[in-house]
Amino acid sequence: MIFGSFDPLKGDMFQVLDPDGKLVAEDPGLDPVLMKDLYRWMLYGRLADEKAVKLQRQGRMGTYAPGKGQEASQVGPALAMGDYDWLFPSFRELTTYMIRGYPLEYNLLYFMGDVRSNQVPEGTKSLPIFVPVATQVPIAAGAAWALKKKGSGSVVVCYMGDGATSEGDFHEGLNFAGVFRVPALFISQNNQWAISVPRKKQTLSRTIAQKSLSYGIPGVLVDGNDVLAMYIAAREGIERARNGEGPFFIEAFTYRRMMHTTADDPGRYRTPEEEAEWDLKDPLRRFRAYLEGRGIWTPEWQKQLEADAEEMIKKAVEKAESLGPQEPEDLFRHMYEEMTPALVEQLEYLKFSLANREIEEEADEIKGGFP
Ligand SMILES: Cc1ncc(C[n+]2csc(CCOP(=O)(O)OP(=O)(O)O)c2C)c(N)n1
Ligand SMILES: [Mg+2]
Repeated sequence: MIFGSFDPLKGDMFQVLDPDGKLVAEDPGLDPVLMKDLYRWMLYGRLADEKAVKLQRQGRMGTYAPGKGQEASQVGPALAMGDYDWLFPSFRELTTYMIRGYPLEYNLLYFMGDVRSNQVPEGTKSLPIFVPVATQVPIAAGAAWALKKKGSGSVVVCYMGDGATSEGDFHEGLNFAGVFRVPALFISQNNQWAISVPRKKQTLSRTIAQKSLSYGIPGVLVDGNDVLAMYIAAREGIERARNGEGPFFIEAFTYRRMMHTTADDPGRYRTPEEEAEWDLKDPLRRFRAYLEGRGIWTPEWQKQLEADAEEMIKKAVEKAESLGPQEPEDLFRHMYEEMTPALVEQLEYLKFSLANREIEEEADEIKGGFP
């Protein structure tokens, strides 16, 4: 039991595996089938993420927010969720969306700037990507409250970054979640950076996990690069919430291995030494070493997984790229059942601009380069 054993005010951190993949806590005794799934999804996520960065570099995607290094914080909780639990994501949880049934092609489409990516397939209990930082937190708290009132037995799992915990929405959302004792697990992936602002400059709180205590919500600091620790902590938080014991909070201590988005250059604000230090704590390498020691991981299995991932990713890219152009109306259609006058006006303006853009481009060509 994690609850009550790790004091976030003291910086106690729950960990099962050390960076070399050695057990530093009691063996959790998980089913090898589950452990294989934990590894498989981390690898799929890593490879899909790498492909998305390549697509952006090839000009086939607008911009992308890579999740490399954060796979354990995403896969552990996703596999601890039940079929009827709801995911409220942020914008860097590619691996979690894949596990929860939000198709990879939609994720790719999102970053290709296609509004159709926001269609959540029928029956999938996941919200689309939230880019405005922390706005998902009060909505998740409200949704969890509604699920509680309905007596549904479902739990909400809501992700956010470290920077998100400096936003008003975070505090309002957590306050209501605490007051109404909603069935929710909040996970802050502390990847040490909010764009170029380091964690230490964002808040004077010793840990992010301790912020939840102000709202009467138990918080635990977990090694976010340790998939076993993340799975067990999330499972406990979800079980507590499902049993009516109220919300739970996890700070997943991890690292953003890549740039904030493909439009960013971290070389301007952090050192290669820092990056190399976190490379040694990589979640995939650590879990693979553990599984190898247990005789579960083999080079043949790795090859098979890589081949399966390649096939899956290839299909998703083909689907995303074969959809054809989107209609400008799609940008305006789905916010309200009936468009507001302001939206109607904006749509008219967009259509007018698009119609005239071709004329303007032709005029520019005729001018032959004169400004
Ligand atoms: C309300 C709001 N303010 C500013 C931004 C611009 N912005 C996008 S991501 C980001 C930093 C978020 O940091 P963090 O919460 O740590 O998440 P991470 O990007 O590290 O996953 C900012 C400031 C935004 N999207 N929304
Ligand atoms: Mg961050």
